[in-house]
Amino acid sequence: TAEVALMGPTPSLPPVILTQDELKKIAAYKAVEFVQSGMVLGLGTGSTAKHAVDRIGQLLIQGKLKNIIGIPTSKKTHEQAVSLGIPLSDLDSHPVVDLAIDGADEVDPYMNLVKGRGGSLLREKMIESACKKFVVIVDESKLVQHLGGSGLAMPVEIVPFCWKFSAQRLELLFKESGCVAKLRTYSENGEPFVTDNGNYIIDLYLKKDIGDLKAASDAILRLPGVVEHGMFLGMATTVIVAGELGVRVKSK
Ligand code: ABF
Repeated sequence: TAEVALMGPTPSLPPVILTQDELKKIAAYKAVEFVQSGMVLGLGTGSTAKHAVDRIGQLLIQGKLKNIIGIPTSKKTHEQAVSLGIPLSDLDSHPVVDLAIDGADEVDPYMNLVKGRGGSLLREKMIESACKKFVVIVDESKLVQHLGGSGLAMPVEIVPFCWKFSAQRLELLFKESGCVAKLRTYSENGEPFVTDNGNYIIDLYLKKDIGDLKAASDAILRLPGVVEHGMFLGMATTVIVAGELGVRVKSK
């Protein structure tokens, strides 16, 4: 991998403290520089990707980008793209995507990702696995040494049928890592969170490193009832990280 620091602090100026949202926007705008007219684009979901989709809409209106076709990774992004006038399609009509830009919840030093805390992991994985280039945009708070080691959720999308059974099987699978599996619910009413695909999400909380990520991924996918999980292994081709010291672009 090659890593390039693109923007450093200016020594003569007092340091400017940027908010997390400003950092997300910087990463998103940098990613949109990879977009060229005529591309089929995977449009990501979440507060970071939202900035990228806004920027694409803006460039289309300004005539600086032309003939873009967007493939949204969630219903929410679909709505946003429609409101911006971005022409849309889907994988059935466009099975090859030139470039996708999306956020992530965790990024490890090998550019493996945890995604899905926003709930859109299945469509994201389908679209991003069909991409020639997948640019991940994050602020530096998302960088981790080991996926799932931050004590935050590792999401798994499952069918609603007998979800407790699936949750137990997932918990057992990672017993050695002190796994606790919880059904994701809406905070307002405690009802199960339902994905865009009508499924549920089980969040895995791990006390210890999950170990071999590929083995963990295979084991999860072997469980009947599981639809997909939020580990995106070896999929990102570029990661753009915005932090107080500037923007870093790391590519495969
Ligand atoms: C999506 O948005 C998800 O895969 C991930 O869960 C989330 C990241 O959200 P944010 O950019 O708001 O931190 O990309």
